[in-house]
Amino acid sequence: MKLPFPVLSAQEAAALINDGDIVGFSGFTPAGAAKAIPSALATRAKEAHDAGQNFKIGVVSGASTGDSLDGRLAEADAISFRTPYQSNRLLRKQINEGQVKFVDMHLSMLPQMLRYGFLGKLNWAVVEACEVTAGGGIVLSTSVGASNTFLRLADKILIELNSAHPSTLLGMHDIFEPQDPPLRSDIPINRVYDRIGSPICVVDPSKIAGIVYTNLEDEGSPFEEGSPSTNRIGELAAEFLVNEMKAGRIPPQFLPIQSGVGNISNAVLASLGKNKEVPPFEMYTEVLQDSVLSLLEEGQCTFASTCALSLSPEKMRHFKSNIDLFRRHIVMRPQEISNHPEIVRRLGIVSMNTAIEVDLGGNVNSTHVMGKTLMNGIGGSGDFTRNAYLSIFLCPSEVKGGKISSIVPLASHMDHSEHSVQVIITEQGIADLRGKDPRERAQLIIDNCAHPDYREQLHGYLHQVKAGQHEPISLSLGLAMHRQFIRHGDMRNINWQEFG
Ligand code: 0RQ
Repeated sequence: MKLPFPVLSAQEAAALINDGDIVGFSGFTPAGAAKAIPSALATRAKEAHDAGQNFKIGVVSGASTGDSLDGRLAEADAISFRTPYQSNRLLRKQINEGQVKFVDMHLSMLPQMLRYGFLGKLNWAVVEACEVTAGGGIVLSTSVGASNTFLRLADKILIELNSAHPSTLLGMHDIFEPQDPPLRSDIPINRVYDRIGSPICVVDPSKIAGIVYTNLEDEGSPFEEGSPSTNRIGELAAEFLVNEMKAGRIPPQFLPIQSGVGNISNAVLASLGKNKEVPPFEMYTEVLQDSVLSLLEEGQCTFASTCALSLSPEKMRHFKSNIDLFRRHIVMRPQEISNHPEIVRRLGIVSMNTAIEVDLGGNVNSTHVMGKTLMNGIGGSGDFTRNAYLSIFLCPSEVKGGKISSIVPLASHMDHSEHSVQVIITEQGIADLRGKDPRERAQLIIDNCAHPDYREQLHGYLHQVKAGQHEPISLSLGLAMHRQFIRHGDMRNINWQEFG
């Protein structure tokens, strides 16, 4: 059926967007990210810059995106403002050099921040779809992200209708947007598999400025094979959860799992699948990675609620060939719902996220290397951690060939406080911080999680701290290991007197 909307080339669509506009792009990881229009916008920006004109836009998306979006726009120096999360090397550099303004935000809060008007006016929604109807019905593709909110709030809409995504994705999305206070009521999800909304987004058709037909795969990359260290972290996490179940602190039917992005998370889920004592479980999470697809097929994971299908190209092909099977076991929700604190608390989620560094109090830095340099952003880790039944952080005990310890006296930036963080796991072991006071926490973290090369040094720090303080913190020495790294390129063999 012919649609009553202008059919545009990506270049014609990009020409409609003006310098200074704020654009809400679909995409939560490379899954479902707009591709053709942002690439064309990058070309347009380069041409404008070559002609001595200004051209930059504010980029809002669900989370990180693919190379055609953050990558191309960063290359073209076309981004003035970015939120809420990114993971692109060049964009990261531009943010860290102060060329791009970046607001790091809890992902669940982005849609309401836009609705409340806290982030200004959204001029455009540029959204990838696998189907569009004449009446303004839009079937999203491999993620929901914040697209439903972008579509409703933006002045104008451009759609990338992507035939690389099958229209049989219809039925996998559950679109629900809460009302704003003081009219908000409960979000009626009581089970991981509950559906509370519509399978499609419906927009005012008069806002659709055009459709760009594309045939482009998501730009996900293959996963690395797990290293001995990531595999060990995965095994320890699975063993810990089994022991919690045996101790009666996790019910025999288990609790829903949330797991972050990256290789460690992928390895943890694979270990949960391999551990014969872990019963079949559900996931209530924001990204569904390769390992979960296998677990769903094996019946080890019975249902997954997610915001995005963040799969490698190979697994995405597998997903598409078996879509009828997966449709029965997967629902894709907006990030406002997949990460909503109310639901995380109600369902009793076990959250597992990766840390950059953990301090002796149990405070976690997920975002800034040496407190200064942004890595990716807080993403959804805070949405889940603060409200989880059991919150777990995972990381290798040391990085950069041992020159940096992930266990430090004082975190150089704090994303998750000691009040929200319950368990730390490195390849060395597990620190269960529940019910422990600050000095007990510090001892446990050093003895169970720090790399042996750093244990004596970290105990040395504790010896420098006066007795009779509630928190074992030295204001003068807390960041000495970071300062030593900046001076000498290695955190090891510190002389505490040098920094006193
Ligand atoms: O550096 O890229 O130069 O090799 O950080 O670390 O080990 O590859 O692990 O990809 O899982 O990323 C916390 C960044 C971990 C990620 C973080 C260096 C390390 C490497 C990456 P290289 P790895 P991962 C759901 C939940 C916050 C958001 C979140 C993240 C690079 O998991 O962004 O949890 N989390 N979202 O060498 C210096 C340290 C370091 C360090 C690691 N202490 N000092 N460098 N690195 N620790 C997802 C969403 O929200 C969508």
